[in-house]
Order: sequence, then structure tokens, then C-alpha cells
Amino acid sequence: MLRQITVIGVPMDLGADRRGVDMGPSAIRYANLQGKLQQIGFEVEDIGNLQVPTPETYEIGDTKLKYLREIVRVNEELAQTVTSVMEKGGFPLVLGGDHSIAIGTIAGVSRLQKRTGVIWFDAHGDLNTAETSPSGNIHGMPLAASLGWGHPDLTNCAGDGPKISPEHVALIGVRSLDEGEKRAIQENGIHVFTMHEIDRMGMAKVVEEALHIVTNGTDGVHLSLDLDGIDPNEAPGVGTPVAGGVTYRESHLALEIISQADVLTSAEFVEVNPILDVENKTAKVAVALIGSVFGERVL
Ligand code: B3U
Ligand code: MN
Ligand code: MN
Repeated sequence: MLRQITVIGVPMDLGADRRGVDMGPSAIRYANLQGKLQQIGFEVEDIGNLQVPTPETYEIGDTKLKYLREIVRVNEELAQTVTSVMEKGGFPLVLGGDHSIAIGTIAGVSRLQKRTGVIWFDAHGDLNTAETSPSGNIHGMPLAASLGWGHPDLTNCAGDGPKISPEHVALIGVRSLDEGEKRAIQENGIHVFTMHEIDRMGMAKVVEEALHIVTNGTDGVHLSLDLDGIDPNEAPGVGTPVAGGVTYRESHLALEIISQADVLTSAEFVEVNPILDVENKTAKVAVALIGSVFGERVL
């Protein structure tokens, strides 16, 4: 893996109803992100936060695609930032913010890396479109948008059309899907490892299979990790907690195996909500997981 990590904060909370994820990048930094990465041996450059408008200063717009224009604008800038980090030989580590920022991260990566595999760690599918979304919240749509499904302003954000292919995507930790998302998964053969598969097969096997999927015919892998994939007992500071999630230990094992495979070219950690958190616990989990995925070992 590249030795130079560039941290990009995106204090976005226009994509979700629960307020507070805009403070996620700060919370993760306060949990000693930089110290952790330096201790592992990385050179870290933190370029601060992108400018994100506060919802109070804008109209919500179409309630099926809330804050569409503003979200697209921030994602265009994020994509540009991610691309320039990679052009300089750095590893972009993006801190959210709500999960709508994956649209920009993946668009930025895919400009340089045409065939990108994606590990999507999440309680949800994030495969909604305006037509299938129960909420109109764009943080439930970023995987669909990156695959080229949904409103043209989202699918053409920072580059026309699909940025990734369904066969190169693996979801892990899923336990809450809307009807339209279930249909999209079945019709497109997307690989989803729900909690059922994790319980049955064990996390090690799940991640090995997921790695096989995302590396087969790709040039690099992006990790998009939504903290709500972890069980809410261990990561309470998330906007849409869903019971019965991945344990602390399983999540570390998963990221250690991903680290050993040495295939990641970019990563993002999203949906940390300090308002709903308990003593910054969820941000600390995020930093511990970042440690694991960047090669921290006990021995
Ligand atoms: N699937 C629901 C809920 C949701 C998606 N992502 C999060 N929550 N974090 C929706 O609104 O699309
Ligand atoms: Mn989620
Ligand atoms: Mn998500």
C-alpha cells in the first residue's frame, strides 16, 4: 500500500434526516486519527474539510431527492480532490459526513482507475433511487448512483454514467433493505453478504469471498465503510442504527484480512454522528478500524 495518506474531511449532512454527521470528521480527528496512522508508519497529510453548505441556508428542493443540487456540487469538488490526491501518488482517506459523499469519492477514484472494485460495509444497501426511496434522503442512494442508476444529476456527477459495475461490488453487514433495493440486487446479481451469511460462514470466509469478487478483473479496490454496519451497542453514534450488526471483533478481523490482501487504493469512513454518540465511542471505533485496515497488528 502507498505510504502517503491524504485525509479529506467532508462535513456533509444534507443527505440524511438526523442532524450531526457534519461533525463526524472532527470527531474522528479528535479520536487521534493522525497519531494512529503515523504510529503505524504512514506519512499523513490532512487537507482539512471541504466546504459544505448548512441546510438552513438552502431550500430542501424535491422531497424525493433532498438537497440534490448542493449534494452534487460538493461531490463534484470531492471527486476532483480525490483524483488529484491519487495523481500525486497518495491514498485518499475520506471522512464523512453522510454516505452521499461516496458518489464523489468513487467518481474521483474511477477517473484514474477505470475498473474499481468496491467493498460496501453497511447495515443498508444504499441502492435506492428517487422512485424506490422511502425517505428521499440521498445517503440511501450512493451505491445506486455510482452504478449508474437513478437521477441523471447523481449518475452523471463528476463524470458521465456508471463509475463501477455490479459484478465488482460486494456488500457486507446488510440487514435492512427496501423493496426496490431487493429487486435491484436480484435483477443485477449484486453480491450481498447479509448478517445471515456472516453468522453462517463466519466473517473470515465472507471477507475472503468478497475480496475475490472485488479483485476479479479490477485495477484496485475502494472500501466504503458506514459505521452503522457495526452493531449499535458498539457504535451507537450513527443516524440509522439497526440491531443485530457486525461485532467489534468481526469488523476488525474483516479489515485485517482486507489489509493483508493489500488491494485498497482508497477508503472512506462515514455516518459517525457525535450528537447521538456516547463519549466519542463511535469515532474511536472508526479510528481503531482505520488502524486495522492500514496494517496495525498486535504482534
Ligand atoms: N434505506 C433507507 C434508510 C437508510 C439508508 N441509509 C441509511 N439509512 N443510513 C433510506 O432512506 O434509503
Ligand atoms: Mn447505513
Ligand atoms: Mn450507508
